[in-house]
Amino acid sequence: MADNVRKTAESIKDMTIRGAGKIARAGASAMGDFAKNYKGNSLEDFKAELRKCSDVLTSSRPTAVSLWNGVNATMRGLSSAETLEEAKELVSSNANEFVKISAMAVQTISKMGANRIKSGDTILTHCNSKAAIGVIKEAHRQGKDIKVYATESRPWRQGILTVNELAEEGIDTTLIIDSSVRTVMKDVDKVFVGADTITSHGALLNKIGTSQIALIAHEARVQFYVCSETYKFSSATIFGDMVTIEERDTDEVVKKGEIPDTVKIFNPVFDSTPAAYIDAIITDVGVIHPGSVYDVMIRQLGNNIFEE
Ligand code: RI2
Repeated sequence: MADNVRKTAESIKDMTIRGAGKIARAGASAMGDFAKNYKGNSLEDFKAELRKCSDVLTSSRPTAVSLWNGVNATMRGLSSAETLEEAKELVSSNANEFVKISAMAVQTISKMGANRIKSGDTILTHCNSKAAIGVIKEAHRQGKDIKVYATESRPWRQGILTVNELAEEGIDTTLIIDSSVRTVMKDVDKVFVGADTITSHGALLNKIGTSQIALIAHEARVQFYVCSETYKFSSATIFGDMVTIEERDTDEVVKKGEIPDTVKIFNPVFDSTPAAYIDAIITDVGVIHPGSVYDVMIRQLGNNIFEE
C-alpha cells in the first residue's frame, strides 16, 4: 500500500487532519493519488490493493460516516472497468469529483443557512464545523449584525480554532467553557452545529456535548440547526446498523500522573442527539426536517440499496 495512504490514515487518526468534511476529502484524495501512481500491471491486484487502502483509511476514525462515504465514492463503478488504465482513471476522477462537490456543498449550506439568520441575532456554535462556521461567516458577509458564542469544546478545544476564524472575519465573538451553555442560552436566538453522521431516523452524531446543547436549547425554546452535507447521511443505519462512538486516549483529558491510575477515564468524543431536539437540518439539497432524512437518502441513493 502506498505511503500517502498510510500517512493520511495516521493524520486522520491523530487528528492532524480533522473535521468530518476535511477527513472525507483527505480520504478520497488519498485513494485518487494511490490510483494515479499505481505501478502494478494487473486489474485484479489493483482492486485488491484499493480495498486494502479503503480499509486502512475508513478504520482511522469510526464515527464520521463522511470518511466512509468519501472513500467509497472513489470506487463507484469500478466493477464495470474492463482494463487497469480505465480503473485507475475512474478512481482518480471519482476522487476529484467528490472533493469538488463536497467543497461546493459547504458553500451551498452556508448560503441557505445564512437565510435563517437575521440582523441582531445571537448565535451559539459548538466545536469547529466548517459547515456551521460557513453559515455564520456568510451571514456576516451579508452585513447582518450578529454576535456569536463559541464553546471551548473540551477535551480537544476545537473552539479555539473557531474563535480565531470568527475573530479574523471581525465577528463579535465570545468564547465560553462548555459548562456555561445553559447560563448564556437565555441570550441566544439560534444554535448552529455541524455533523459527523446523520442517521436514517434523523439523529445527529456530532462532537461530545452537542446533545446537552440541544437539550438546553429545547428547554429555552431556542432554534437548533444542524449544518450537514448529505454525504454525511448514513445509509447503513437504514438497515439498523449502529454508529460507533469513538473513544480517544485518556491523555486528551488529563496529563499523565495528574490522577491516580486507579481512576478510570471515559473519553467519548461524539454523542447522539435525537431528531426531536433538531429544528432543521441545513443540507446541500435544502433545509429539511430531520424526519425527511430517510426520503432524501432513498432519493439520492435509489431503491437499489435494498438489492442484495
Ligand atoms: P465539518 C468535527 O469532528 C466536529 O464534530 C464537527 O461538528 C464535525 O466534525 C463536522 O465538521 P472532529 O473532527 O465537516 O473535530 O462541518 O472530531 O467541518
